[in-house]
Amino acid sequence: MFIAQRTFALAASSRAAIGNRWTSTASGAGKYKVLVLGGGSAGLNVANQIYNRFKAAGKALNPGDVAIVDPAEWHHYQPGWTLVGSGLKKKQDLRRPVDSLIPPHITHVVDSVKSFAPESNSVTTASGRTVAYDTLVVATGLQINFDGIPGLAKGLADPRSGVSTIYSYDTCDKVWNDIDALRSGKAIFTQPAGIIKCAGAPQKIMWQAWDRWQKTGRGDTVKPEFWTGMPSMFSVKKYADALNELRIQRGIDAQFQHNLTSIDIDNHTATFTKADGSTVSADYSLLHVVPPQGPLDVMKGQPICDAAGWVEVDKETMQHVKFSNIWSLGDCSNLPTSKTAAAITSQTPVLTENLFSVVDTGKLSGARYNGYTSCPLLTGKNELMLAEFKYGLVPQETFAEYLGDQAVPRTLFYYLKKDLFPYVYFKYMVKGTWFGPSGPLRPSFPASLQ
Ligand code: FAD
Ligand code: UQ1
Repeated sequence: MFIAQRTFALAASSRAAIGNRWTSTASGAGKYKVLVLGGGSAGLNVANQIYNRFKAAGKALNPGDVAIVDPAEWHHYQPGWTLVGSGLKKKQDLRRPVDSLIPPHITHVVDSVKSFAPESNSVTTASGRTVAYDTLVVATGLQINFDGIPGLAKGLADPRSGVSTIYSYDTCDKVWNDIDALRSGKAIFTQPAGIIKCAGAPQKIMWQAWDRWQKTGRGDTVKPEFWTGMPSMFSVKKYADALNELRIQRGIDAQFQHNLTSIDIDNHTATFTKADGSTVSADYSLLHVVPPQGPLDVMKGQPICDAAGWVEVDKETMQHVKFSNIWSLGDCSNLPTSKTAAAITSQTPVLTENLFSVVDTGKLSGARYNGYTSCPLLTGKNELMLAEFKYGLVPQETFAEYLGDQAVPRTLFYYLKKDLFPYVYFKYMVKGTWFGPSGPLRPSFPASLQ
């Protein structure tokens, strides 16, 4: 299959060097050897790992050979927004200026990509630049569709609406304000149907709120409920069953396949659409909303994307299915796994190894991504269920051998999520030196399988 792909790419992409090995040595003047789009969790991690990989092979790239295109001023540790919503962290402590995270040997292009011309190995940007590359890595993330639910924007803007979400920097502290202030009434936590990043986060914040209300004597007056567009508590049966048991034990009602479709802010009413298309409304005192999510508007209809707008890559190598000098990972890709930073820790070394091998030898290496992803499910203060799984929704638990079944919430995991992960993220992951379940040790890969 790979040979067919490469033949196509060589035909389609005339500037791609023979076997995709680089022919030119010059970077600069709007041309880079490796152009990374997006300086988020995936973009920073992969740009650094690529630079480091060439250096380790004695083929160090020059300063300016690698560039990151990103228009944002701030880089956010998004997994921390759940901690902000739980009253455990200050949101200002979880962000850094993007520029401060890009090392001097990597060029920062402050602009946003607008269109792709894979046949001529270039992209155009919002400011009208054409930027050329030998190799392209796309890591532009996904889009949170706040406009997808009528009433949501108005509710988020109104400090007294009771409506909040952990899914943005601007609103994650409102979540804690609302949870802490609520004395009685119904608190509805929603999860949309379809793909979202960190699919466990909608219920993590509910468990944290539940714990807070229990511990402050509000267990009898505040009634939390989980309304989800999905058919179960979680995609992996093992964790779904454990979470459902916890929900029943804790007396929390749930509505499955109920997708939030509008909010009437003035009357404190949320309307949900059921699988059969009928609607049902519910009153709330507090409404925590997870907006629907999808590909960035700019990616829709681009030649490197599938019909929905996800970048179309091989699920094991992360090489583009049509253009062999294009790669993608993280939330913008069509990798059929749950979209998390944890997943990126396993995707990046595999992508890097294959990219390096293709440039160096014209062939893929033996490195393959098995779909590893993880969702640290906070189930209350001091407890966390560390869901870890791979393609096929099969559990792949890092600590089970030493600590036992990870469907059991544990205090150690809580501290991994609250303290260790934010620390290693800024100290190592954004610098390309953190490998998720392998910690700081870069996994070793078999040589080329071909
Ligand atoms: P992002 O980090 O979102 O980065 C995308 C980058 O692309 C941004 O910097 C953006 O400015 C840039 N960009 C956008 N458009 C363009 C353009 N046109 N041109 C150039 N650049 C562009 N993951 C976990 O592992 N564990 C968790 O517990 C967890 N909890 C989460 C809780 C919440 C509330 C949220 C929101 C996320 C959570 N995640 C968690 C998910 C994790 O944060 C994401 O999966 C991860 O950050 C995705 O990385 P990315 O680089 O693909 O996208
Ligand atoms: C991880 O590496 C990571 O990044 C720092 C997370 O935070 C975003 C995680 O949530 C998880 C689960 C991992 C994976 C690491 C281990 C040790 C299982």
